[in-house]
Amino acid sequence: MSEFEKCTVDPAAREMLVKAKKIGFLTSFDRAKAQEPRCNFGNSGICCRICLQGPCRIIPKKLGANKGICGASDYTIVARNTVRYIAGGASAHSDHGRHIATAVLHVGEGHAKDYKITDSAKLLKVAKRIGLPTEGKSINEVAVAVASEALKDFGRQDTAPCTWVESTVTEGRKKKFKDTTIMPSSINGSIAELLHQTHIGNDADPVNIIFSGLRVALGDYDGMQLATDLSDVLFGTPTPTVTEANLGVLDPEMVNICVHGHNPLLSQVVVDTAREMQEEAKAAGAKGIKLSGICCTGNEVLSRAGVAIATNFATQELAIMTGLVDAIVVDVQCIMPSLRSLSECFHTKVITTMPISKIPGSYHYEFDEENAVESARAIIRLAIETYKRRDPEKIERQEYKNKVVAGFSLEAILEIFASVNPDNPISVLTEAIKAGELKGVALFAGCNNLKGTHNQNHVEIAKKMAANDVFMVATGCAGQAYAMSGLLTPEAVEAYAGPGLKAFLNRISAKADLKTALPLIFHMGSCVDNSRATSLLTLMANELGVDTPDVPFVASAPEPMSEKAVAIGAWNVAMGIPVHIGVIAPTTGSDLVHGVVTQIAKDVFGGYFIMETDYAKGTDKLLAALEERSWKLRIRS
Ligand code: XCC
Repeated sequence: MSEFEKCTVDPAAREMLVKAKKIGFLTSFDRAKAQEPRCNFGNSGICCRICLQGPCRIIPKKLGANKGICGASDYTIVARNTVRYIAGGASAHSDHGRHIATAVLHVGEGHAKDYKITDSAKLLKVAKRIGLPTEGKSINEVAVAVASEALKDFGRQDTAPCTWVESTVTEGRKKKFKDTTIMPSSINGSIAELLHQTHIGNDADPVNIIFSGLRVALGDYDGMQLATDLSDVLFGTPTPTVTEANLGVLDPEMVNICVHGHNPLLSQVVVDTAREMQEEAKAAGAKGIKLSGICCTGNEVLSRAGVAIATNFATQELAIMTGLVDAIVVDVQCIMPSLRSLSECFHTKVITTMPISKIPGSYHYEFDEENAVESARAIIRLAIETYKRRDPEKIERQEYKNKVVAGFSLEAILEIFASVNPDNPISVLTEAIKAGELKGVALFAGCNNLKGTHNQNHVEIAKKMAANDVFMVATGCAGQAYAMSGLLTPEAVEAYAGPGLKAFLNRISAKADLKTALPLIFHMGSCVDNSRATSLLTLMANELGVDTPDVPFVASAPEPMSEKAVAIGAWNVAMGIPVHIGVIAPTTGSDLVHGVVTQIAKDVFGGYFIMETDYAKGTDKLLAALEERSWKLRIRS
């Protein structure tokens, strides 16, 4: 196996790594190697850096060193470190949600003139779901009311539950969250309280700390649900769309602009504005403007506007390495600072746009919500100018790209199921499970993690689940891994689906009025759109007449990396879902905490973490979890 085959299963990325080596640029893959061997204290979660006396590293068998200076035990330290990841993730997701909610409020109030309420039907549906009156009110009035309600979830001072949790989960989960005291009242309040709770000299009880971590994780869920709802309201609810993915989408004859990050507030406007500026690109000698996406802002504009995917998290540098990217426009989260130093070797402009996410040496064009189109125009003009300075000597065109069928919001999935059963669309899925045609549902989410081979876990686990008749949905960089590898296609159904899954998808494809047959995996959007997958789970539970822990539904983050992935994993566990992660989390330093998250959690919530780096073994464990649940379901019915 060549050195690059060990790095990634993606053929385009392998070729670009050869080029990186040739020009002497150290990529994320080189830097990951340079970090080995990892510190065992950090790796197992027993390095405490919470106060300035530290770091305290726990050495279990050394008297005195078996506790921190303050006397904190391994279990306290591991629990604190774990939940602080969740706090970081929840802050990121919910701040994104708050940004979107504020934009909806401003639209409703009559400013933010470059935005509009695109999906008023969804706005009315959300208003109804959260119990707001709509009769006799204008769309703008409803928008103000819904956005104000969303913003209340961030700072409520009483004990009422967060609205977007309360209004989207099963009755059983509501009771469970209240009984275990993890129902959040305020996203920001629960995060602040958790940081206080885990301050030096505060809570030493690992179970109490973990429960507070779960409360924050549900705050993360709340922020994601409202971010999805309100993004749909602003920009439209995704419908099936056909596009392409991988570095071959970068077109030598076009001005190439990559949008990267998470927040659609700018990227969607860049996409819309670029469509009106094709003539300016032509005047500069290009055939037009080609947009492509990286990470979740890419998933947002893929889902709503059919924008191509360039690549996913671990390989973001390699897009620039093609010499074809004229501008890479970033907003927030998952943006490698190394993009800027790499861009020095090429003509590419890295353009940061958010006040909380700047990279020294890059271009900062602060995004102005009040003048969003003007902001987008300035950015696109800079890209067109930069295109003129492209160096033909440095171009390495990539041929690799795959067709992609994406855009599966829950609404879109239900509409497709309705072609088989218009009265009760969700039963199309649950009946197939009850009949044994499908083994259940798997959600694939999360990032790339260079502790393993890029995209390998994503792809191999999904292929094996497909062969075992599992209906699959995906979000985030997992969804992009499938897009890059050709798994979001009808051809992949023929190649990889087992007989049950194939029959199920083909039966629906034949009935549904779609431009193309259904793909092997349904791409549901960005990471905040994991909310869509949970709404699918909730519908399934209600249809089956059980609570979520009894639904044959599993989740996997085959290559998780970010704090956000920890938060998502944690609330999926609280929802009652077996959650596989393809890395060993830093919880092994405390048998107690590791046991709580991998076993005891099941007794309390029905969900638990499965930590397994080997993709074949990980798949077997997920299949066993599905098998157990669908067997119980069949016995019950
Ligand atoms: Fe980031 Fe969402 Fe992870 Fe990808 S999947 S590396 S968080 S972009 Ni969310």
